[in-house]
Amino acid sequence: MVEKLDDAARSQLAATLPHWTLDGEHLKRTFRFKDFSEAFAFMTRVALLAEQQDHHPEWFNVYNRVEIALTTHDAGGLSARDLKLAKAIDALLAGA
Ligand code: H2B
Repeated sequence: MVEKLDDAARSQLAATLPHWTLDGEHLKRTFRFKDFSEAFAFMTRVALLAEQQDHHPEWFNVYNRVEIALTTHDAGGLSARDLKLAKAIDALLAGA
């Protein structure tokens, strides 16, 4: 059983994941790309990460914009799994 993050871990999120916003039990980030093709290529890479981690995003795409919201359904809120996936998603873009 995966545990929800405690208050101490939540309070460190802004420092460890500065591009992400805490919204209730979701960790959110919006990405913008040159066009749909670039956005969908990114989504494909995130999908592969999600399968590797067995942890899947809630997301929304319009043309070049991808909105990602991470939460852990099995925990009923944010867990370390969300932080791990958020960091891996950030790493996809590092150096891009
Ligand atoms: N993704 C997310 N975001 N939360 C979960 O609790 C979750 C998941 N659970 N992906 C996984 C799959 C679970 O359903 C499977 C059976 O491991």
